[in-house]
Amino acid sequence: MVTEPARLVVTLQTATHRFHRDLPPSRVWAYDGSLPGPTIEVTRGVVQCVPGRSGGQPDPAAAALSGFSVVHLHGGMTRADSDGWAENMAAPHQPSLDTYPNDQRATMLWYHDHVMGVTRFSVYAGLAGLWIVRDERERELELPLGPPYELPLLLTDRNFDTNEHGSLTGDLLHKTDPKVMECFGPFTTVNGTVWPYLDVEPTTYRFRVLNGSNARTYRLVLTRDGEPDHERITQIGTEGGLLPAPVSVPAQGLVLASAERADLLVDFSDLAPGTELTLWNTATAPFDGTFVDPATAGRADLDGLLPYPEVLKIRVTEGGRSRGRVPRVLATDFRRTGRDELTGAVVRAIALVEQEAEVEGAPALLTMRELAADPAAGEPSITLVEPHGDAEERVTHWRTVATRFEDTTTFFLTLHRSEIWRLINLTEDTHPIHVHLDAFQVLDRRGATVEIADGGITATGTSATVRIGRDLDDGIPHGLDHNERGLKDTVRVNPKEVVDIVVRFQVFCGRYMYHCHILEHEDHDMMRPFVVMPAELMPARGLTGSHDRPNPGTHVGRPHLGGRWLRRSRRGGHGAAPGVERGRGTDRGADRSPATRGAARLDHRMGAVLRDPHPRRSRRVRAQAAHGDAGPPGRLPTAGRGDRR
Ligand SMILES: [Cu+2]
Repeated sequence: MVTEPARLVVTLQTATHRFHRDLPPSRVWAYDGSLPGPTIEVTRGVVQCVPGRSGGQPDPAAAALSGFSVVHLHGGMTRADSDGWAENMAAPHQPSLDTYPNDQRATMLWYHDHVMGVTRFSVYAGLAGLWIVRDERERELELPLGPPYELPLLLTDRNFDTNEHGSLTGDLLHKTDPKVMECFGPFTTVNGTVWPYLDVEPTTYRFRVLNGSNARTYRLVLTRDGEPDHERITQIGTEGGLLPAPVSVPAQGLVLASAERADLLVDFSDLAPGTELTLWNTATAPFDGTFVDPATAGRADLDGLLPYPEVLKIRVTEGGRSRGRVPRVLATDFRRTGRDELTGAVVRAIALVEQEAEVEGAPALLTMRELAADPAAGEPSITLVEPHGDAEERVTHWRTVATRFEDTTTFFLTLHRSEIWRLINLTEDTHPIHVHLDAFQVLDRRGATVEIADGGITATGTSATVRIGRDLDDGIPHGLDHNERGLKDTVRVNPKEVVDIVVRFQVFCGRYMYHCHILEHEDHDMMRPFVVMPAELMPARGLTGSHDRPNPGTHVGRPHLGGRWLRRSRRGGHGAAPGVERGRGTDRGADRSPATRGAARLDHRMGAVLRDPHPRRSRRVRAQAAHGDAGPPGRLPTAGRGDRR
């Protein structure tokens, strides 16, 4: 726990890590060589400087891991120069220094690599760790703090290579099959262990759950004796910290897309020693938001790329029996903003768009398109039709003004001023959209019918009609779950859906990013910049604080049909693992691209080169990480599934 201004040195190291007792060790690339990285626990407002050292010699067998890196504290209210702008990377052997004020509500953040174009590989190789901010309010509520009753659960899916005999080698495998964009690993890991056990006493635990997967969405269902058993779970917080009041788990289970988090109290006090519970994933991949009956928990689905639905087994042991209090009032510093309070706010629209190949057999493209109102006559546009009052409709037309990361910046926001960002999904998958800097409020989620005109999606333009419906019957429960009504930093936008969020930046100005948190999408341009400016300086840029662009005459969005786009298929295979391969044997050569296997071999001596002016504090944080195989503090699930005692 860091309680005074501190300097913590974290180095990027290769190490070996055993994901399961029965697996050979895997090479990983991790913060301080530990997977997950050290769990860093700080007190609100206590500044922390983290010098890091990246790099070393790239491993020729893992060419995708170049040793370039930049760390992002996800959910952190961080000055722009320490926020991990994807292009501000450190080359191998170069030091970096980031400062984190930690002046924000208590919550669980995470830090991970964000380097331009290859984040999917470096996070997959192990560059991720947890960062817990504590504050007074959280202490007042007498929630479990720290081990053994507070336990972070970092979920990731991973795949492993096989040797010529078909046995798992332990080498991490991220396939770059030309037909598959996302990585959906068949094996779920919790804190770096595949299918672990967790022993609990008959009392109340606090689980801090994070989906740290590249692309996979989890829909978590807890069962006992084969039946969903959600009564014992209460959700008290989300990405942005405590909810105003506790909520129960949604009817179909707890859905967490990449980067989403849940703060849960789980009461085991009524259970006899020896009782077993299982946490399952019921979400198939790619995830599209469709409702699934929680009674299906435990069912494998090969077509849905869910060969092994088990996440975690929980065993109740002997121990002091007690039931933790669930406070009726949690956060006292957050009140939802209603739409009526946002009259006159700037509305910015972003379309999530998949672009079909123009040439048969060529790859489809995936883009995030910034829109502006009032297209010229005949210009391709998105028409949004919303119900307005009882019988009327409101119609808005939007033209496309940016599609690629490097296109002209169009989002200039005024510090302290609320805006509505409207996320319109024209694709068939759910995209978790993450905004850097301040957490946001999800205003609403509305189902819609989407009609894309023939040839309506081009490299520069978008022609579609999106009609927000009142009674859609598409199997997707459009609408906000209770656990989405607090502060969030990542929001799921399902297919056929328009999600409005209220963003407001309250402390820092500068250039930041927002993006899809499916890392394979983020790496391929589903990421855009925005700039926060103080009101006084807006005129100096020729801006008024509305959604003006500095150069409105420039129509950005050039055709980029080159090789940088990744190919994508609706249903790709994911398995090198036995029993998982989906019969695309002819693709195996491409799958085994050495560029994507294993972790880079970096210079282990780097740790000795850096000097830490406060070695004792650093060691304390590292000691937490070293508490168990897998990193975070607490009674760690480190035993493999074969370890039944
Ligand atoms: Cu996406």
